[in-house]
Amino acid sequence: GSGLGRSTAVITRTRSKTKKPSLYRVLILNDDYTPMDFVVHVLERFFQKDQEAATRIMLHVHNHGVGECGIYTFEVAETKVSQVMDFARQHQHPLQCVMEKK
Ligand code: TYC
Repeated sequence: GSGLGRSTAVITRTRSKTKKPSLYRVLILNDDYTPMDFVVHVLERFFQKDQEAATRIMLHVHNHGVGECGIYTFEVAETKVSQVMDFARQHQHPLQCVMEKK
């Protein structure tokens, strides 16, 4: 900088790369008790799926044990998981929803 004494000049460098947020996959897990129509409703309500897509995902989870609801940034994924877990608990269903880093 200006004036006497030690230099206070600052060198900044423009980043060539812009940081992309980490993405997380939100998954639902199969169980023996949660009704199929409840899972379809969850997928429509919290993951903006139409009835056809929601039914397809629900049946995939029913047949394979796990399935993808969507891919979101950390905070959005965390919120979806909490909302689904709270909703399932309120209705006394054991439905589990988890997130994993992509
Ligand atoms: N397996 C459940 C049943 O037969 C249906 C189900 C599907 C439950 C998907 C959970 O994530 C799930 N009623």
